[in-house]
Amino acid sequence: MPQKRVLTIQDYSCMGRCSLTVAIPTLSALGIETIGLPTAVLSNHTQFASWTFIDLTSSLIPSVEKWKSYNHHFDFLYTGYLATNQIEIVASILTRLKEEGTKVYIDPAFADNGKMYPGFQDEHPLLMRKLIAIADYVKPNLSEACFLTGTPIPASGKVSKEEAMELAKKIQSLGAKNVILSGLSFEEGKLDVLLLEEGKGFSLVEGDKLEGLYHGTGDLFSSAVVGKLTLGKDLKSAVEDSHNYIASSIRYTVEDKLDGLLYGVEFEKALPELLK
Ligand code: PXL
Repeated sequence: MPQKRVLTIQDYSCMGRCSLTVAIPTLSALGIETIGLPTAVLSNHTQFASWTFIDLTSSLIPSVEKWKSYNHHFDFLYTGYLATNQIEIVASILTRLKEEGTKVYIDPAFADNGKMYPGFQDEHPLLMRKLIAIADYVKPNLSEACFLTGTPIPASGKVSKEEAMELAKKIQSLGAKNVILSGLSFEEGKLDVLLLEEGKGFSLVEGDKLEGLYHGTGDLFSSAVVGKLTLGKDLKSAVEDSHNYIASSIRYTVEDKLDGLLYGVEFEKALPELLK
């Protein structure tokens, strides 16, 4: 079978395990050729107190022009954290590179715990809708889904199953074929992912909620889901496998007493489990 090829567009945060530094190893380990297009290089992600930053916006289109001239076909186009001014450029890149058989996966990656990440402008969620309109798969967490649909964020950080279904339907009506709504907890001690699939409707993937806050787990989750989908798994199994991968990565992090809020999770130790 010819090797599959994924293009992922997000930042390269050297330290703190997120974005390209989790996407490339996860997808590569699954045997997929992974082309990472960095949108910026940061010393570390923006949950640290400070960071250095080199903007690479001007290099995005020239790279794509080169690839077009080589006639490369991508099986998946996968985007993550983007600066507000990069969203429209990335939308044009996706439109240019999407061919027959190419799937588009959008992780909005702009908010968590009820707040947008530092540095994003107010119009970010509205612009992000442009990417969602061309998505085969979109994976907002609860905060992102609320921002994207103009829904007030519940102070408890929780919604009921019915409210989550409503949110997923609203996201789908923005144009995405399949919705993966993460960061839900319908029952104490549980972490749920709600799926809304074109032609199939709703399903739920449940896992155990592990104590603590960990950075980059959304990026890691999306990378694993894209990998499994690229290899031909159905969405529900892809999400189940990815859920287990994150849970194992967190367990290793807790065992080693690492500060997962800054340094992310020890996914490297869990990779062999993802390959099974
Ligand atoms: O994991 C999301 C993310 C990605 N990249 C950078 C970030 C964050 C979240 O804060 O700061 C640079």
